[in-house]
Amino acid sequence: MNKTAIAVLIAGIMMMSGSIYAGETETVEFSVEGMTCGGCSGKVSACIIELEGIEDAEVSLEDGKAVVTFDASATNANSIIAAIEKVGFTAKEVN
Ligand SMILES: [Cu+2]
Repeated sequence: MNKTAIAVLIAGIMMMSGSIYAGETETVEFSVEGMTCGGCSGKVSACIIELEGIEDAEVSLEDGKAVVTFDASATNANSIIAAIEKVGFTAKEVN
């Protein structure tokens, strides 16, 4: 392989990894009120995961919290709050 071919290959790899990580990933913590059992936290977790661009959602019943990692170009904290409220709980962004 000559130098140009190697350069093209490297550029290609960089572009590919760029498309995976280009979306700005954001992790936001929410306080969730009203969860009283595993069914509640399961519901909260399920409604978050249904949204587009969610990469990870950790819902803690004990702490009354949800930590969500998402692609900021696909969704946002307000959409997540709206989804949680739609299934009957109150959510607030924690800073
Ligand atoms: Cu419950």
